[in-house]
Amino acid sequence: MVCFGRSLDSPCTLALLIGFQFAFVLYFSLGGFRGLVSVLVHTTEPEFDYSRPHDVYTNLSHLGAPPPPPRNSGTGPPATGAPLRDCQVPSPLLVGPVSVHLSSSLSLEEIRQRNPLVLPGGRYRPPDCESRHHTAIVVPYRNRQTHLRALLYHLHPFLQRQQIHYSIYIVQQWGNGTFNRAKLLNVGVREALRDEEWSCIFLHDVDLLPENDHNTYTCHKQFPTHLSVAMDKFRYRLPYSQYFGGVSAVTPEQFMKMNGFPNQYWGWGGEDDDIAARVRLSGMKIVRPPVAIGHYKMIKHKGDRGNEQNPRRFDLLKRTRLNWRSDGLNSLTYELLSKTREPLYTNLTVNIGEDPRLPRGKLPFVVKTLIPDHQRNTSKTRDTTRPGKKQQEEEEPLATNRTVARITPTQTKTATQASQHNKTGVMT
Ligand code: UD2
Ligand code: MN
Repeated sequence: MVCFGRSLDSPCTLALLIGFQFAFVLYFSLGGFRGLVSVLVHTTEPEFDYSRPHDVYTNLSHLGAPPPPPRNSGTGPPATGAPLRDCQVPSPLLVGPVSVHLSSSLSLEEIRQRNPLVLPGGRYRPPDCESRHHTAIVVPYRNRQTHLRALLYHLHPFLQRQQIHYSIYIVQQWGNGTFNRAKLLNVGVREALRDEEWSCIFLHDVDLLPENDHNTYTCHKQFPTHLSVAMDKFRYRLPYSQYFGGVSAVTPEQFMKMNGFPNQYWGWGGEDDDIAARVRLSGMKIVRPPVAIGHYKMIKHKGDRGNEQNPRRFDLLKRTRLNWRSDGLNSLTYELLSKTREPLYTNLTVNIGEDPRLPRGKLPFVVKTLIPDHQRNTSKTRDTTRPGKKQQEEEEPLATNRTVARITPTQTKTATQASQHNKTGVMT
């Protein structure tokens, strides 16, 4: 260094001091102040006091007015009345950490009563401002009713405080074949986008409950987002850098770019890493909220019958680079058995076929199909599996369109067979 060892009053030192002063002014004027403070006090992240969480229904009582007049189903302005002002960003209703109940003693009907502004299908729009965010929450699902109740109890007020226009889709795998999370997600995205021009799609495990409402359920414009970065299960740390499991989000464009998700992962594991690899292979990267915000609690559970570890997952992962362009959204086949607007969610019951490698003659086990509260004690059910029915249903008034598909073994059909019949709802 040229000035090393010179006395303080030397011209070189003076020049250095002036230089430092100039650099400081520049640094502060460029917004480096916060960075400097965070280095000095060792806070690179926002801080939240998770020991004093708010009730998840906080700040919603003033929205408890009667439901707004009907609005058009699209993402545009309301059909009637004066246009609403845009919602503020960030939402003034946010409170930060919220308490989480890992089980809900309330029935679905009681949860509905606590969320009077949620419309059939689990849809919501802020009543007093026009939301900038249009988010579909897609949940892969089978036989987890207590988890679903806990999720609905928690997520509805959580999202309403974020002033998001949203809808919750439960994509229920029909039958007792091996579970396929990623394929159900593909179906959910496809079907949700038939309903509305969602600008953001969340892929959400049924057993994960967000703990901080600053973790907004919106998308990054350019890149897929991973939101469950800090789970109690992993001691509130990211388990590994490419981790993409739990809760993540994509825009429709990002989803197309990566050819959706893989269809070939039957059983537990690997599909989330495959999705993370697709993000990279399609020229994108994963973005995340700060660890201090991305807190989640996972409802403890055992492994599910029909979702045993997938022994092929390591082999499949080795071939993602070769397969991602041909296996995904462009090769998706399924049969939509029913689509119903329940009070707190839209239910999609879907036949996604069976693992082609599964040995024949496996003993079946009983899978509980979601039956809404109001239908539990009544025998009135409708078979929505016959061709031509779906079209008719979608044109019926949806608030009363609560049906449940009763499937008999004779109706069993692989998705491939179904696609040969070219039924409505089958993607080929
Ligand atoms: C991890 C990941 C999950 C996924 C999975 C491997 C976390 C927090 N989550 O979850 O995203 O990558 O590993 O496949 O790391 N499900 C049902 N019924 C079933 C089976 C699964 O509804 O019978 C759904 C449900 O939404 C559940 C999700 O699939 O949350 C993931 O299955 P899991 O909870 O059994 O797997 P887990 O907790 O190891
Ligand atoms: Mn889980």
